[in-house]
Formats: sequence, C-alpha cells, structure tokens
Amino acid sequence: MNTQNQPKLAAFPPSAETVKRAHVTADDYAQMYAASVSDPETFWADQGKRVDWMTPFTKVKNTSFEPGNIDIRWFEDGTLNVSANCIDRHLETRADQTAIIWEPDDPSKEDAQHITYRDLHASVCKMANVLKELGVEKGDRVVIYLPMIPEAAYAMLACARIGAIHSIVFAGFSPDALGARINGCDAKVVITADHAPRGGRETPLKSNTDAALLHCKDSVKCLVVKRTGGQTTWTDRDYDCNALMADASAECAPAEMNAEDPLFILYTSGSTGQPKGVVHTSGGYLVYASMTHEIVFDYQDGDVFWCTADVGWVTGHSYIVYGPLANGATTIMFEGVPTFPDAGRFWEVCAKHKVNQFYTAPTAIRALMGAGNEWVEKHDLSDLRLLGSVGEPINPEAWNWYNEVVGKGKCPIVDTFWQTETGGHMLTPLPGATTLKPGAAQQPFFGVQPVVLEPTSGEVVEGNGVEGVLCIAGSWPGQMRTVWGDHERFEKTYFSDYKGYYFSGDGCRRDEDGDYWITGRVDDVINVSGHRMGTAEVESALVAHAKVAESAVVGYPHDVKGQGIYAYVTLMNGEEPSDELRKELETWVRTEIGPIAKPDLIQWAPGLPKTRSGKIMRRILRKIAEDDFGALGDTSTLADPSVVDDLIENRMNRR
Ligand code: 6R9
Repeated sequence: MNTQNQPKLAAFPPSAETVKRAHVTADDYAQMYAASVSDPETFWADQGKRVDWMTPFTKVKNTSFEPGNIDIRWFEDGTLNVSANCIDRHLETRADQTAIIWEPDDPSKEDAQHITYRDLHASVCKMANVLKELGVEKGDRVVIYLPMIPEAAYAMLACARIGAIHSIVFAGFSPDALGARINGCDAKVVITADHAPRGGRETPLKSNTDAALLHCKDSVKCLVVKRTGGQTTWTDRDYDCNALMADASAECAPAEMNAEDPLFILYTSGSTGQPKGVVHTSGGYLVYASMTHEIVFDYQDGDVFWCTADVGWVTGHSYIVYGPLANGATTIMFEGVPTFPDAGRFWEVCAKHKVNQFYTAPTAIRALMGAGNEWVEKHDLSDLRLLGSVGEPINPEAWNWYNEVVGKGKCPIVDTFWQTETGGHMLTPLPGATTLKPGAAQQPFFGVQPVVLEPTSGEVVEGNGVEGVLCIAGSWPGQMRTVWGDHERFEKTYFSDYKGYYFSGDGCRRDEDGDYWITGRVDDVINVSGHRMGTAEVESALVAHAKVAESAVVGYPHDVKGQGIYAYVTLMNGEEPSDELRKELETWVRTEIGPIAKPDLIQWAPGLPKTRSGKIMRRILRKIAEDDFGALGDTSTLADPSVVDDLIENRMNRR
C-alpha cells in the first residue's frame, strides 16, 4: 500500500519527566495489564489492599454474565465502611491536611473554604447523627438534591457512614424529575438547600422540593441546609440541618457493611423508558475509584486535584468524592460555572489553588476555546501537570487547544471513556505509558477487556483497523450490580443484545495500532454537553403537553454542546404552529425534566416518517436533523414517503 500521501496522525509520546514521575510506565502497563486479565483473582486481591477492611475478604471475584444469571460480586465476604476509608484512616497522618477546597459560585461575595480531614470527620459524623435522629437506618434510601457545597459531600459520606444508600439528583433537575426519583427508590429523607447559586443566578431548590414532595408519601422528611439564607416556606416535614448539626455529636461509629451492600443509586438515561437507578456497591466500587484516580491522573501525595463535574453526575461521585478522598487527596469542589464572572474562571481557580490535575468536559473546553486565549494567558498555570477529558468524544481542535494553550504542551491529556454504569474509567491513556492521539480513548484500564462486535451478527471482530459496537468481556470491580428494583431490566439493557458481554451502547473503532476511538452512542441516547438524555424521555415530556399529538426527538451535531436536541412535533388537530407555542414547549420541557433537556430546535411536522407497521424511522429524522438529507437511504418501506419532502423543506438546521 502506498502510505506516502496519507496525512500523518499527530501522536504525543510521554515526556521523560512524565515517565519518571508516573506510577505506571509503558513496560509496567504491558506487564500489569496482562496479569490483570490472565489472573484477575491475584491482581484484584492485591488491589483490594488499597482499602481498609473490617473483615478481610477471602473471595475475590464471583461474576457471571450468563443469560438468566447475571450476578456480579467482588470481595463478597469482606466488610468495610466507605466513609471510614475516605476519612478516619487518614486522621493519624493527615488530620490537618486539606481534604476539600470549596470554591463558591461568586468569588466577589465569598471566600474559598479549606476543610481539613479533621473537620470533614466532625461534619460527616454530625450529619450522620442527624440522619439517625430522623430515623434513617442501614439500607434506607436518602435523596440528595443540593448545590455544590461541602454539605453535599458530608451528606454522601454521612449516608455511607451509617449504611444508608444515597441517590443524588442533579440540582438542575425539575420538581417532577426529583419526585420520580424520590418515589423510584422509596427514599425516607430528602436533603436539600434553600437556594442554589450558580452563574450568578439562583435556583429555588427548597420550593422545587416542596413541589416534588406533593407527589410523594407524606412520611418523607426534608432536611434543609441553609445556603443563601433566602426565603423559603416551612412545613411540618422540614428539618433545619444547620441547627440539628450544631447540636449533634461529632462522633459516629462507622457501620460495618458488606462489600456488596449498595453504596449509592444514581439515575441515568437509557434508550427506552424512564431513567433507571444504577446501583453501585461498596467494596469493588471503592477499590476501582481509588485505583483509577491514582493511576490515570497520576495523583501523588500533596497534589491538588480538580474535577469540575457536579456531584449530581457519576464523575462527581468517583472523582470529586470517593476516589480522591479514599486516596487522602486534596480535592476541589466548585459551585460555579466556567464562564462566571468571566471566561477566565476555571484558570483563575487553577492558579489560586495551584491545581496539579484538572479534569473537565469537552463542551467546556470548546466554550472556553471560543472565548479566546487571553482568558487563559492571564493566569499562572505553572502548577498544572495533567489534563483530563470526560463525557463525550473530544474533537482534535479542542484537544490541541487544551494541550497547547492550557497545558503549554507539557501536560499529558487523559481522554477517559467510561459511564455511570462502569463506576470508573474503562478506556484511557495512562500519562506515563501512552503515546497520546488527540480524540482517542486509547487503551483499556487494568482488568477491562474490550471487544468490538459486528452490530447485527454480534460476531467478534478481530484484528486492527476495524469498527463495531463496544462490549466488555468479563467483569471489573467498579461495575454496576443491578438496576434498583428491576434486575430484569439490568439484564435486558446490558446483557441481552450481545450474549455473554456487557454492552456499552457505544460504537467504536480500533485503529491500526490497536487504539480505541469512541464513535458515539448507537442507541437512542443523546449526549448534550456531556450529559446523557434519552430521546424517549424528551418525547414523553412533549406529548404530555395538551397541544402535542406526537413527537420524535433526535440528536444533531452542535458546535459547543457536542450534540443538540432536535424535536419533531406534530400538533393536535386544529392547533396552529407559532413562535409562542415553540417557546411554550421549550419551557414545558424545562419544567418537566430540567434545563438540560430543553430542545435546541423544534420543527413542526405535519407527519412523521413511519413504516407501515407504524414504527418511526429515526434514521431518516436523524439525517434531516444533521442537514444531510442527500443520503436518506431506502425510504421505500415508508407508509407515506411524501412526509419526508415536507420535513426536508422545513428543516431547522441549515449549515
Ligand atoms: C462518565 C460519563 C456515558 C456516555 C458514554 C459515551 C460518552 C463518556 C467519553 C465518552 C467518548 C469519552 N462518553 N466519556 N465518549 N469519549 N472520553 O460521562 O458517564 O454520563 O453515564 O455518560 O458518555 O457515550 O456511553 P455518563
């Protein structure tokens, strides 16, 4: 083959300095990876020592992906307490070290707070005692609906301390979404705050919670943290968190939990139906979060680590709270947004706290790239050593900008592919081991066995330079264990399309060198600014509106968000399309689900392309939304092919 005229792919080998410092070099990686898949028992028994056990485990791995018997257990006879692992065991050596640096939304109004491991211990114990006073017991569920304030971390760790299962609902979700989750996991208590400041604006969390609780059992109690001091209504079910914590004891013995007791439930969007409650358990999850945090980010003692996610998403669970704190790290909790008070906020915070590892999402990188280099150049970023990316594929332009302008060409970028379901990183470069390729998630983490399958036949595609759907053979400790209350749905969603494998829902390519590139979701999940949204969820919100007869929602390429939400809407007979109605529907979806679900484009569709059996042909709708209607493929099975012409003529996305 003549390769002379082919463009050479940019590749960035690790610098000598990075290799010298790194936990894992290329040789280590090869040797450790081979060991992790050939003898997982020995490998993970060794990694299990990262955690302090109350009763040491004797069994390491007991997992089955067999149809009808999906059963995943790690360290199953060990007992531990996650909060003691994140706090108490560090007290002897680092009680006065900062555990959490809290950075407020508006730096002109408030100062950052430095919370030591000693302080963290006291606050978590107090909150744990408050939860006990409210009647929360081992195994009970607690919903957390808070801003990014230290109390969010206290609440998570307080639940873990007493063996309650937390379920965080992102503060941007609507009362309806919150109510559905409180009911979904049958929570005893919901913890919220008066208001959530974000980007200079405020979300009325308490009144959202009041609205949600109208649809929940009367027995649900509401614990309210004072954040802004803004006005709220007060009902019989409300408890003042600050007052109760002030009176509570600062000692609370950690409960002894089994490795397989649930630690948290996190609702996430899928391709069908309502969001599902992803269940993570205690032992395996913590081992995996701790190991990936240390190795992928090359975390070293004394470093300051900043993951810009919200604890409402899995990234915040694993890489703001559990991974870093298990490792005795200093972790930043940021309440604000990247562009407030100005587009230099991220870099100002990096400089102020001398951040060493910085982890964010491509959508933020693209937005800040658009704001101009001067915002970055104003700040001293000389302490940065490593950059990370997560949530969606990063385009090479954004990668290069991140590398050159933010990292000054000296910080490796780890593009970490993983999911709510996986608990921690799955495919990622390792800073001291991998020659980086912009846009590639590259190599499996230890113990992870990716396979590429042919989408229709499900056959394994061997060799390099191939494409297909991404599945994983065999279990890893951070894997979700079940869907809350619906094990059948767990099996159906992840193990039934391709038997014997965990199906990620993503497509991927394995290049000539064996590096993996994620090509995006192959199901009806769209990725808006790195947040997952099921098209079915947006559709059911739209059709709940009295004037909407039918709707179909697809994703389309969006310069900043990665994907935007494109909704085709058929109105009820007699209803007239108008700009006001379009606004009304946008607001409707915002209130039904939350601002992140608001359609970017709404197209009035007199009819939708359907097969004779009534199935909507989304492939066609996707093409039109992408403004790529030249290649619609076979439309001969449509009941009424003329619908398509109308949709093309009135398409909303014209490039
Ligand atoms: C951690 C998180 C999971 C979906 C996943 C994939 C996409 C995440 C990615 C990536 C390409 C990366 N995704 N990281 N795609 N490169 N580095 O984001 O969890 O919210 O559950 O989303 O996000 O499509 O399937 P979650």
